[in-house]
Amino acid sequence: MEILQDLEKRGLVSQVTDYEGLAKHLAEKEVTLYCGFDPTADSLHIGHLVPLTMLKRFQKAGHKPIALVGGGTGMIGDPSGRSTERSLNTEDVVKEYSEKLKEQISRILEVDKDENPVVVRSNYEWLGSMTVIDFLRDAGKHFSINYMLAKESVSARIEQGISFTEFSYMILQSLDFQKLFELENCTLQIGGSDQWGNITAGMELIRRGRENEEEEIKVFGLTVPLITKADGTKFGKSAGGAIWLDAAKTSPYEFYQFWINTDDRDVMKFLNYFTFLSDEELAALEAEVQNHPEKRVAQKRLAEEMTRAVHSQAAVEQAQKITESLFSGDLKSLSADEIDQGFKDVPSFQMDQEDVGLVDLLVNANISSSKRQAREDVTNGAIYINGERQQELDYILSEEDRIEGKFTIIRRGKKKYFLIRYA
Ligand code: 485
Repeated sequence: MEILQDLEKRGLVSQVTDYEGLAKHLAEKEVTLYCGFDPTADSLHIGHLVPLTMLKRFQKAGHKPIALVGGGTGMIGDPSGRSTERSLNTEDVVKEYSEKLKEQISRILEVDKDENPVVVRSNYEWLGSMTVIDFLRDAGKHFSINYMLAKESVSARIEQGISFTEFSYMILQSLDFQKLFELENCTLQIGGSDQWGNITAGMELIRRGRENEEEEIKVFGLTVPLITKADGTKFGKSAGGAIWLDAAKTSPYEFYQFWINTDDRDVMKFLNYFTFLSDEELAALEAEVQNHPEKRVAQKRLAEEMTRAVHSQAAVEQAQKITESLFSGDLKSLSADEIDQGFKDVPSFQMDQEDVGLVDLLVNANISSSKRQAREDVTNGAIYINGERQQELDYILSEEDRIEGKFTIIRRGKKKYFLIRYA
């Protein structure tokens, strides 16, 4: 199927500058396209996944995608979609973040493994060495203030105020499109719907720069929709904040759980947006959602696909193992690392590596409300140490109860978990 039709069918197209023209352009030749990612943090988050996988979709369809990291633009700050001015990061921080994003993008797009990989580069290459005189003469002259003020990213900020720095951002992003057009014959820029103004500004700059040229050129812009959820809450946030693509910031287990918890009303949309499953597989999963929603087959598949794509097959298996152990209460087989991931949200209590009586521990760690309550809990059989019931009132917790010397898991009643961490 034509790539554009496929994207449309998946609900991935928000706006296109010239749909028919682009469809024709993509049918005629191998098209170089790009999407930019600014290094505003040390990791991308799941909000970046749709445009990121879009690059892969174009690559699979035989086109040439470029992932552009904003080593230069990240020094300035895009006002698009933001109501307040950003605080500037230092040059060192932006450099460090850029490197991290480059690595992350390369890993997720499997740049080394692919024969014709997605190219990853940074706009610092050209923006870093541009002089202010060149900027004002060569780029600035093509932008009227009126045009810039009319852009949503600027007009939305007139009340609040906007610095000249952020006001100028669209020119930098425009320079990127122009540069990639010149260097790589890049004729399509994609991004989220908040990027429409910047993308069209770039197209305008490319046209202006070629006013005296004979040959007519075609450049295009395409945006992907903002992801919405059926319950109206913001996509991509958990109780703990953003869902990051870096395993050190959001553990693979937490990442897996995020997708598992997808609402039945959203799951097909997300499978379409984020995965590469075929029409047949999607139809089969849709039937499952209809006929056996309680089995959550579609959610499990989504969680597997996403955890594998962003982390690894091993991470999928580990997340499943943790999920299974927590569900069954059988914690014996979990490693300290798995416990760390699986019990991130349970109350925890820090202790020295000393032997301690069970009743004292229950009181000190606020698991039982008093000594009397603690004794009752133990004799009633409500207390489990690392998944095993303990009914001895004078039980002493020792070395053996510390998993890899780091944790003891206490359960009170059916499913109240507490984590003891050892210093
Ligand atoms: O030449 C470019 C230089 C930088 C950028 C794009 C082209 C980055 C862009 N200005 C931006 O801020 N993008 C956001 C980011 O980096 O986090 C998000 C967008 C989102 C989607 C995503 O990047 O808010 O809609 O485009 C990839």
